[in-house]
Amino acid sequence: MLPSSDIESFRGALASAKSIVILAGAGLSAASGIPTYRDADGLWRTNSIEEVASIEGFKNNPSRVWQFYHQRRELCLGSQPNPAHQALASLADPSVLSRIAPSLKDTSLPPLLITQNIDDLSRRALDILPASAKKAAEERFLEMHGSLFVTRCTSCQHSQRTYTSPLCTALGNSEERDIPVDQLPRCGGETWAGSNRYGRCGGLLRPAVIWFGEVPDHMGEIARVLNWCDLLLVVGTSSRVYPAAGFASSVKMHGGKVAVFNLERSNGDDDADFLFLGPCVETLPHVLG
Ligand code: BJW
Ligand code: ZN
Repeated sequence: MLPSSDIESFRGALASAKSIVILAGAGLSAASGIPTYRDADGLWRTNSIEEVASIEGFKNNPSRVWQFYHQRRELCLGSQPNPAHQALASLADPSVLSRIAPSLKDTSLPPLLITQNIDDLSRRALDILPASAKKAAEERFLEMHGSLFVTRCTSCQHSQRTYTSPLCTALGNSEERDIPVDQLPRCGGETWAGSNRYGRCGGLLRPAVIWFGEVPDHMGEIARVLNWCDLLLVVGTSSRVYPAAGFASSVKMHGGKVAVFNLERSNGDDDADFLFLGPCVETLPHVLG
């Protein structure tokens, strides 16, 4: 059976759902001016994944990789969440949730929002919520491919969220092409320096994002929640990258429903129950009402 685009039927599924999960991809942030990965103007059309988004690429040329991520941090810091991010954030408002999804086990527990995006925009969209709802929503927000705004030390593994930009002087100098490794972002964490004392670690930092071959974050919690999910919203992802690409079929496998929101047809959407084609900045606010 072809997926339905009937808004009333979808609202019926929302109204009877006991557990809702949202999976977001790069299309969610397209209207904020953040490029996707695989579309015509996507990042992977002009950048080699091996060079800029793999552990081998980072080891070969950390300067090139840091410059790539520095530019993307700058773009995101200058961008704003769009109405699609806000429509998802509003689902964490108990008054909205109890109106559109009254069968949820607990309407003070917002739907789990799993994002593959590293741009921080879904987190920033939570600012529209009252303080108590924002706190609850933050606890139900998982960045499975990491964040542009978290660094991790390659030596001591200390990780830190930071919005400072540039992260080091050399990255702020656009003339600089090949930054010496000792001038790239370094760890400020404390580490055991022997002889009963601690010193500054100073190890090379990397962006705490998930490259191919690395295990995405929060997989235990995601697997547990997907097990119970009876309605999964899949927003703006090509569903080509695993494990996220398999979430819809695991929900279908135990009888849950899947609703896809995408600009165009995407991988596996034949098996979805609902399909809303178009820019999600329009479809999400409209369909969620
Ligand atoms: C709009 C829109 C608008 C546009 N409105 N929509 C063979 C078979 C199966 C698996 C594998 C395999 N070979 C290798 C693997 C594993 C590999 C993988 O999946 N490879 C595939 C390419 C085949 N996966 C991994 O390595 C992952 N790790 C892993 O599997 O570990 C093992 C393990 C897992 C679980 C438990 C235990 C062990 C890691 C994957 C890491 C992905 N990393 C990246 C980079 C992050 C850092 C960075 O950004 O630099 O993550 S790659 C990139 O793709 C990024 C994204 O999060 C991810 C998904 O992309 P997304 O969001 O779908 O974007 P696009 O561009 O692809 O699609 C955009 C969509 O939006 C399109 O559909 C548009 O139509 C739509 N759109 N505008 C609505 N306005
Ligand atoms: Zn360190």
